[in-house]
Amino acid sequence: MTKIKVVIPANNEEQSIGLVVRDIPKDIVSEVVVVNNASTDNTVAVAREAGATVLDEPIPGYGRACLKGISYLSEPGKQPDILVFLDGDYSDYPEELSDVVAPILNDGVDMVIGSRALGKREGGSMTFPQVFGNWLATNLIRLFYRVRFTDLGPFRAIRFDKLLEINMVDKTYGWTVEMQVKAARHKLKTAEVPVNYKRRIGVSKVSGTIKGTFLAGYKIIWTIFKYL
Ligand SMILES: Nc1nc2c(ncn2[C@@H]2O[C@H](COP(=O)(O)OP(=O)(O)OP(=O)(O)O)[C@@H](O)[C@H]2O)c(=O)[nH]1
Ligand SMILES: [Mg+2]
Repeated sequence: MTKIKVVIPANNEEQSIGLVVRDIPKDIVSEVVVVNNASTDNTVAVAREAGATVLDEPIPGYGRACLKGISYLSEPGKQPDILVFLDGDYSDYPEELSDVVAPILNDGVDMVIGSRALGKREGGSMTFPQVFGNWLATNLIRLFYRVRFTDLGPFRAIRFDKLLEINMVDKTYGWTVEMQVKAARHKLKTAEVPVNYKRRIGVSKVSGTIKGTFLAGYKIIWTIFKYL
């Protein structure tokens, strides 16, 4: 059977992380790895209670947390066939994981982006700068890399061997876009599936803050040009 594992970066998500882990379809997922990223709340205990493997990454950074998960899963015997990324704030619907991995399982695709632009979004779940930023970034990628995406969403799946091949390095907000432009450069076969999106539980760290919005926007555009 195809081995599927999940990595969830989590920074102070005690209210939501248990729900996220609980809703992941356990019949197809063999390990859920929560990377606790500099939390000062009960994220670790709640994630553990929900049955996740919990790693600790004390330095903040979305990409850094994801890299920690990858390096743990690179250990002998731990490698999955497919790795799924998901946020810890319960904005995504973890039960849609089966839809997100389906193109890899059935159609020989290497990487799947769960697109919130193609799915249903609850009012207020994404800010205007976020919607606009994703539109701009995906259009720049289409223009310069000739690959069509509609979102830089956090819910995504990739074959683990391809993930290691593209050699991810971004330690912060450029993580999602780096994966997409590198997938284009390495000519991975990519696809999108619609995913739904709801308002997060708990406190926003990126798009709900002015600092996060600017830093993320800047880093995303910079990353698109960096790999040209
Ligand atoms: N911003 C940020 N998020 C982190 C970090 N480490 C882990 N995360 C997790 O990354 C996910 C995304 O962060 P969010 O605050 O939800 O960012 P967002 O989805 O752009 O914005 P909102 O959901 O509106 O807050 C959450 O699961 C965070 O807990 C970090 O250092 N910075
Ligand atoms: Mg969020």
